[in-house]
Amino acid sequence: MTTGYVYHEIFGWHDTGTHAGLFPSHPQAGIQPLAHVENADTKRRLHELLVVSGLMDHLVRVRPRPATEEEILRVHDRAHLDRVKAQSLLPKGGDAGDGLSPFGQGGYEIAALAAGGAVEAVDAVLAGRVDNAYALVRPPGHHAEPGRGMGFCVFGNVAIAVHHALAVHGLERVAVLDWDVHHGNGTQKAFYADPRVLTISLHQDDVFPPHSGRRHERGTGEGLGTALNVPLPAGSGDGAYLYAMDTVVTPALRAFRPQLIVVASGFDASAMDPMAHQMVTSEGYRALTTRLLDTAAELCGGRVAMSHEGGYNPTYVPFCGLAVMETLAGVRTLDDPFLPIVSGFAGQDLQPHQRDAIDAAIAVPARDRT
Ligand code: 9RB
Ligand code: ZN
Repeated sequence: MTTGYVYHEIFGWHDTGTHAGLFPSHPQAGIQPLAHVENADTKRRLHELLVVSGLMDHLVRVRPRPATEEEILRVHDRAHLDRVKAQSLLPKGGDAGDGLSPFGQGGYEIAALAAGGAVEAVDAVLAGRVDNAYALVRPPGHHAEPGRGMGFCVFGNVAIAVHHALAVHGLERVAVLDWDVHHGNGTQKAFYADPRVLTISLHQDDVFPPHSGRRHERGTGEGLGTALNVPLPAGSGDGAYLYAMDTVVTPALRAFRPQLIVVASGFDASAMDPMAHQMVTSEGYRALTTRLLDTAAELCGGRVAMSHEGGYNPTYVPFCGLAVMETLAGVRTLDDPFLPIVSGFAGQDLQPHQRDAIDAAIAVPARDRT
């Protein structure tokens, strides 16, 4: 397998500032400054593990380039683009729209490079230069909505890349699988009425955005049935994720027959993540990737492009990302030293209430499909 890999050191320079994780520091309120939870560490350490493990020697580097205004405007409105651009000129930068998505001076150029990185990953796959690809980009993108950034996301990297596949490569059907632990609301919104794009989101039920990603959100108009949400109970591990893959995701992909599958790949459903409460192991991510590649081989010549989203444990994210990229490339390198611990956590197997939640996602009654 030839696997493309997009990365640029400047992704680590996207400056989310000093926060107490999520909140701006506020000494009088007892909020002591620390790093913002969406800082460079997890992604930079993943990149470095790819090098140190030797996997990088098996990957084909794909250079990111900035997304053009035309590409960004396929997803976002002019007001959002201009606001980010204007605030990016300020010495202290600004916020992409919801007060939770800070960026530093020059943040526009880095966010455009992240979106363009996802575009280049899709391009490399569709042009046949590689079999599949992974774009390790920052800032993330799946929460960004047409009119504003959200949840650490500035531009919708995956949505912009999917639009590129439709507009430039002339694809008629593209599927997005979002396995970040949070709902992929931005990507869903970009294609909610669009029958050409199936968006599937596996996420912990009601974490972020609040009240988003419910089972009855199924698309609208021509796009009715082309949004699919699988909210999973807190505590879901490898068993639940693989059951969801086998009973919901794979059948939905088979029914839709995509010509390309794009993955919004967050690792915040891992057993070690500080921002959510799922229990997926690196072997879980490896197995999800294996299943997805098998389905892609059956449906679309194996064409899969992934773009990085969340994941906040700096010691564990690298091993999850390594497992995914090893699987894309068909190579094994280092073992995950955490695996004996996390795979031994009680409840990794599918639990009855998790099965019920996943089965309910399949069986959304027709009357709720609006
Ligand atoms: C705050 C709120 C959050 C919580 C989680 C994320 C995760 C993003 C991600 C982003 C923002 C709310 C601080 C709501 O990893 N996506 O993949 N913010 N949560 N209200 N307030 C005050
Ligand atoms: Zn997330």
